[in-house]
Amino acid sequence: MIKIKNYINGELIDPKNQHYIDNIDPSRGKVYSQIPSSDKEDVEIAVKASEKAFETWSNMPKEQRSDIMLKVADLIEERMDEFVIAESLDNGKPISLAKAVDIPRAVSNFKFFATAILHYASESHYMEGVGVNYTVRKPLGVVGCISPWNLPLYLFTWKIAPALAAGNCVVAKPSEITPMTAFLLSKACIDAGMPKGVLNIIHGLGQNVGDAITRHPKIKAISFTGGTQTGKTIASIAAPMFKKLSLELGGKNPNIIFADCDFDKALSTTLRSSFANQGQICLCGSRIFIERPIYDKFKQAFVAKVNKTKVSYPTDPDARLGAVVSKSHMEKILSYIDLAKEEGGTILSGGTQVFLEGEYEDGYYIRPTVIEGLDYKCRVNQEEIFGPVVTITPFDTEEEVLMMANSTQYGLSATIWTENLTKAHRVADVVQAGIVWINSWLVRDLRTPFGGVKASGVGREGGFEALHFFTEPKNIFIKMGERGH
Ligand code: TXE
Repeated sequence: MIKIKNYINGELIDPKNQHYIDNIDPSRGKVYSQIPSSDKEDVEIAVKASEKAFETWSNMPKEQRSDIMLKVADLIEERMDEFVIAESLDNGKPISLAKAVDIPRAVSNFKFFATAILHYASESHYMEGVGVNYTVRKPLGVVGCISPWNLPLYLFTWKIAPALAAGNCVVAKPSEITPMTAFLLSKACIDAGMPKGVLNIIHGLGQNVGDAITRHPKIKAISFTGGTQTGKTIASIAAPMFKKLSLELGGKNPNIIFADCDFDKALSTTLRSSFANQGQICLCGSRIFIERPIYDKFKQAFVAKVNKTKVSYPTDPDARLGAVVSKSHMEKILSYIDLAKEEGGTILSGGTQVFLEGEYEDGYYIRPTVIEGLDYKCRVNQEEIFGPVVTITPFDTEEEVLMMANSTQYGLSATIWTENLTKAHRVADVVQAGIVWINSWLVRDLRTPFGGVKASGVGREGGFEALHFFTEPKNIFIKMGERGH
């Protein structure tokens, strides 16, 4: 059985306490590897290694840092199949998705920030006849990156790459539920010649490793993606220590479909925005609002498509949905389906676990589920389910749909479908979200600010926003001499 190792000070090593935990393949419901159950002792060693490496890494010409990061990207690309298989096995997602989205995006993250740093410039503010301000941006030192299980390598590298490019050293923790591609990344970093201690990857539980990273006084910033509750815990520890914090948390995103939309495009994209990655993407549109004149037509066409969507084991080339990530997560999702019935909802499609045969009989599969008839204020419409479950709700006016769309504690993303340009801009302007897609979904430009408002988080990732986060500005003013002197 594969035994994953920590990557500390350039080496693959066991946790100090020698404790391991089981790693489960969700498509079969079986243990298939072991991961270190590290603790604060391992974090301590990693922080010391990082501090030592910082001097060299932060002073290295950025072109050289960039070259090493590009080498890492090249190695992931060369080992694409190995990464794709590992991601799909660890997470339960269809192999086609890991191949089309997850791993290529991890490569892009490294390439993007390795080259972005070459174009990153600081500001200067001239004061006529008085002097000049110039602002230098320096790396913070040792920073912590903590990531979740839904897009494992994609989100892990989304944090690590800008942190490293900006000249920081990193102590990082992938989710204990999906550690495998982070382990493969450690090997790629070693082979790419990443200097030892620059990146450290420590595996283990959130309450041990994540907590130790959050509390460590030498770690200057925490970049976290995960549940809102965990984000609150991290903020309560890190904020009083005056650490910089970037929190990308949950969502309950509205998908607003007006009667004047391009019906076919709205329909096919809504299928994806509802159920891609088994609905386990923070940007999935889990509340679908449909304008009354097309409500019945859309409902029928949508349910017909959902009924035809194949749930299967990840290596099945026809699988549109694979397994959800864990048994406990499957139980959580199913409990929300039960709650929907109690709250008066009608299940139009799905609503049950799927039992595959043979080696996959113990896997965690759920049919894509569509529910109607729920009040916008009920728990199913307010709480993040993070699974293949959507609700559909009719609306009559723009005011009404905005009131419902903005009624949750979250504000990550929103999708708007209309062919009326003025209406599209008007609604986008007031919908409470950090990211809005009009007549599209999940089109990503890595330069744009990424993050949410309200309980969906604090701060923005992406582009120069991420490089700003991972650097500290220092403004220096120099007075001009009097003219003629
Ligand atoms: O996430 P956690 P969980 C949502 C989704 C899901 C819920 C809970 O609704 O059902 O969160 O998922 C680490 N200190 N999202 O419990 O626990 C943990 O080890 C420091 C939305 O799996 O937040 C992992 O590496 N770290 C989301 C990471 O935090 C801690 C993606 C995320 O895990 C910690 C995932 C602690 N005390 C879940 N406790 C999104 N927005 O994309 C845990 N961790």
